[in-house]
Amino acid sequence: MKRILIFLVFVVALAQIANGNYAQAEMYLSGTNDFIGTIGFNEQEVAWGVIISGSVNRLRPMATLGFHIHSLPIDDNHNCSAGGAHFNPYNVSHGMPRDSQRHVGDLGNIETDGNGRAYIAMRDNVISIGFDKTRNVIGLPLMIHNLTDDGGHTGKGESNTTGNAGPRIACGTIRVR
Ligand SMILES: *[C@@H]1O[C@H](CO)[C@@H](O)[C@H](O)[C@H]1NC(C)=O
Ligand SMILES: *[C@@H]1O[C@H](CO)[C@@H](O)[C@H](O)[C@H]1NC(C)=O
Ligand SMILES: *[C@@H]1O[C@H](CO)[C@@H](O)[C@H](O)[C@H]1NC(C)=O
Ligand SMILES: *[C@@H]1O[C@H](CO)[C@@H](O)[C@H](O)[C@H]1NC(C)=O
Ligand SMILES: [Cu+2]
Repeated sequence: MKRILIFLVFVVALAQIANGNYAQAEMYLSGTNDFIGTIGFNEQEVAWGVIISGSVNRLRPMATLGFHIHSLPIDDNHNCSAGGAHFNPYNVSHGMPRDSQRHVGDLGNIETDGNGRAYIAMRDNVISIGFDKTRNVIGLPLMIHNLTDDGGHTGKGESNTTGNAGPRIACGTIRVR
């Protein structure tokens, strides 16, 4: 009996793993084939949100850099400029990840160390990689900017649309894995 129970728990756990969604973005410096790292996306349960993790290097050292999902597909030349505006299916103002109003693609900033490497480990409750159709980011480009996203509330420049995050230095398409 006990053995059967353990077996059942195992099967249920396995089924849940199989039901999860996985994706990844291979990141490149804009307009080049210079690979800088892979960022993974893991969505197991609607309520858990999406776990975003990985690392990228060859960025500006000791910097806080805007990190978003944009709205148009990019091609194999990794021309980040072609990625369109922030992914914003609800047509609202730009914000920080935990603001009540934000673009779906607003993931805030990442921080690089002295060697220009950023380790990413975040959980986001707004994007989806499959469970929600409107907020689905599969096929869209993950973008790293050269400047800090100001969060959308400064009233300066393009704060409420881009966060004044500056040029796009790296990007990669989020693909199902
Ligand atoms: C990159 O994309 C932008 C925006 O679509 C375009 O204006 C530019 O010409 C593209 N650059 C290259 C090198 O294709
Ligand atoms: C988005 O909202 C702005 C006002 O904030 C409006 O001018 C614009 O037409 C809207 N766009 C769409 C596609 O609904
Ligand atoms: C951003 O702010 C400007 C100036 O205050 C305003 O005209 C514009 O409608 C705002 N855009 C959004 C998307 O909220
Ligand atoms: C990125 O920002 C740094 C520091 O502000 C600047 O020196 C550099 O020229 C910028 N690079 C690009 C591609 O904009
Ligand atoms: Cu961006």
